[in-house]
Amino acid sequence: MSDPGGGRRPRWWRRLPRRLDRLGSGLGHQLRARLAHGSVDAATLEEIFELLVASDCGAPMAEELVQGLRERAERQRLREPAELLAGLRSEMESKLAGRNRELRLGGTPGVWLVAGVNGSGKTTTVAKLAARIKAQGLTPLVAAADTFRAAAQDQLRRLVEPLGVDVVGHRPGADPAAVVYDAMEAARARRRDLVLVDTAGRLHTKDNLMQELAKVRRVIAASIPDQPEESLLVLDAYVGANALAQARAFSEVIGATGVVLTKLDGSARGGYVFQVERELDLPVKLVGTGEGSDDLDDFDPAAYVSALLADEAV
Ligand SMILES: Nc1nc2c(ncn2[C@@H]2O[C@H](COP(=O)(O)OP(=O)(O)OP(=O)(O)O)[C@@H](O)[C@H]2O)c(=O)[nH]1
Ligand SMILES: [Mg+2]
Repeated sequence: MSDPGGGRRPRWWRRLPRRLDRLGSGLGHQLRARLAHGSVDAATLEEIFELLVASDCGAPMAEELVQGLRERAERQRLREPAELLAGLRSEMESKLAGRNRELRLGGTPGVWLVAGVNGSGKTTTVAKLAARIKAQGLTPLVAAADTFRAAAQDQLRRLVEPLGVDVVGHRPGADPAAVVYDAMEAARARRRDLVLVDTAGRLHTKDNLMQELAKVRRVIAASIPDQPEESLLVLDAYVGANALAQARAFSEVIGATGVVLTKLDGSARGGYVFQVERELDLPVKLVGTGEGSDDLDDFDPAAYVSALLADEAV
């Protein structure tokens, strides 16, 4: 699937700058104020570093950005505030460049596994993906592999059945891997294009639960030769840096191919995407910006940087 976003300009693109600027450190406006005197002396660079850290880029990334800006300013003799800001924008864009953010779908059926810690937004994301796949004229089927709580399957059914999407589920307490196996069989029999697997939230420290997830992955791998096309790690943008150690453990177990960053609408941490990509070495593929079924968009680096810098053009 070459263009999962359908090429439309996402709504969040317009919403984001205001939100980031209101909820975050007001990075764009503060940067403009710091750069207003048109020099990048050590004190200014230090202030910019602190602003980037405050917006949750993470210290190592903030350091790289500031370093890059300093070198660029020297090399290109940047003086005007607008030029310096453009320089920083280029640095930011280069950090996000070169990652494949495409959602892969090719199997018959394809399968996307969705995993993450408790409450990160997995079930909501599965429902949003089901709506989106459906809108593209494809046929999703959802595997209710969160068998941990009875309410989990009910929540999923409530969200996706009105869309006309089938859910395959077992009774509470059943083996999630068995649910996935059955869902794959059902998808084949019913000629569905894609199986979306909702999994239970779990702590990365619970070894037995992580083993359960690994088993789900093995069932998928055995069922289709090419592994799950996507193993999406759902991260709550609101949780910030604390979540990254957990995320690393998940990433390994599920063989993550990308990140869905949810709740970006409520996050005060505008720069988090930089930190996530640097620390996990994974592309942020999708962003969740609300609870509604269409509040999910492809991550667009240029729009994101514009939002972060509160560009007037956005
Ligand atoms: N504002 C906002 N809320 C979101 C977003 N994504 C999910 N939520 C909300 O976050 C809460 C948890 O979402 P779920 O999808 O149930 O999370 P989960 O990861 O499936 O939770 P568990 O299965 O219990 O681990 C719900 O109230 C969702 O509506 C988002 O992008 N923005
Ligand atoms: Mg859930």
